[in-house]
Amino acid sequence: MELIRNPEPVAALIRSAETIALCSHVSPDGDTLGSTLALKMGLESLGKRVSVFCQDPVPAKLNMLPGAEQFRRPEDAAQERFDLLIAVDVSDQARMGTCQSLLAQAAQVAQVDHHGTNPAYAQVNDVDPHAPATSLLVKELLDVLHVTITRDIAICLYTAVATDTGNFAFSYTTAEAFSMTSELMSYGLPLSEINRLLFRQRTPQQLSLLARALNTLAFHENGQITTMSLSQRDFIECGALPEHADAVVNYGVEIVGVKMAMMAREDADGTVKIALRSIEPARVDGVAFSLGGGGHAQASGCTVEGPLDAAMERVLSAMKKTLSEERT
Ligand SMILES: [Mn+2]
Repeated sequence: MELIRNPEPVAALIRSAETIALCSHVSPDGDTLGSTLALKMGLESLGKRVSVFCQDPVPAKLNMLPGAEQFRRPEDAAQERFDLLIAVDVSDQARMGTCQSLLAQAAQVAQVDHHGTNPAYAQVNDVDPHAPATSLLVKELLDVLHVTITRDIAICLYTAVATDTGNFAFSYTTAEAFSMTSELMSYGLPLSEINRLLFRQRTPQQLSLLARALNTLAFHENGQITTMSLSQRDFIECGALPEHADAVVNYGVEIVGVKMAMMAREDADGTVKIALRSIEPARVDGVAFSLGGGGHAQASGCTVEGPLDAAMERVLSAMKKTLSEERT
């Protein structure tokens, strides 16, 4: 099935529904949570009874989203029935996680999404693979329904597009992303405050962890490759969570002259999570793939067996090989 924007049929389902369940994807990010909450508030303003569901808890950083505390677990709604279920930013049914149980509790199922790999799994699919965030489609849907955009809805829609576009820096950022943001400013969007919370504020634990990672920074191949690592001990002594290491690899690739960077994170089960980054035209997807992982050309990852030093050695030799092949 062709993936196209299709707000009208979704709007028609919404108009004829009284009880509506909205579902975010597993390991939720700013787009799925912001888009889901914006839609919830918009539909409630039309008099609908709306519940929001997610398998996993809201990450601490995104607790600032208006309504973030209202997410429910699907197992707590096992006896409930819904006229309509809408999956939001969920690229395939498996990404609903335990929320898949809601499919059997809903009379109709629709989805709003922007992933090109989406198999159009719902009865009604509003999917645009060229949209940089699902929130652009949610905004369009709210406009079709003549919903009045409030400051809280604006915060949710903005958080979604700002996080999915790397704060409007990724190559797939569109003019529409800016035009929606421009309109949201007129509804009182606190731009500077939201950007501070999303992109600049860190916890003390996160900063301690970053300091330790930077201490391990090593250069290879005449400064073209960098490596960093964090052991289980680092996480325990810093009181940090695994996700606090997520953006650390970027420090390694943002150094002048560097073409590839690796950040190795030892997990509690002894396995080592490898994050890889590169600067175009250098690629790291082949390195990740050769070690059982995957991802994009300039951002990929894999999980390898420990111990940490041996794992890093394996990945580094694959990186060196790729770099020498690219040179020839
Ligand atoms: Mn998204």
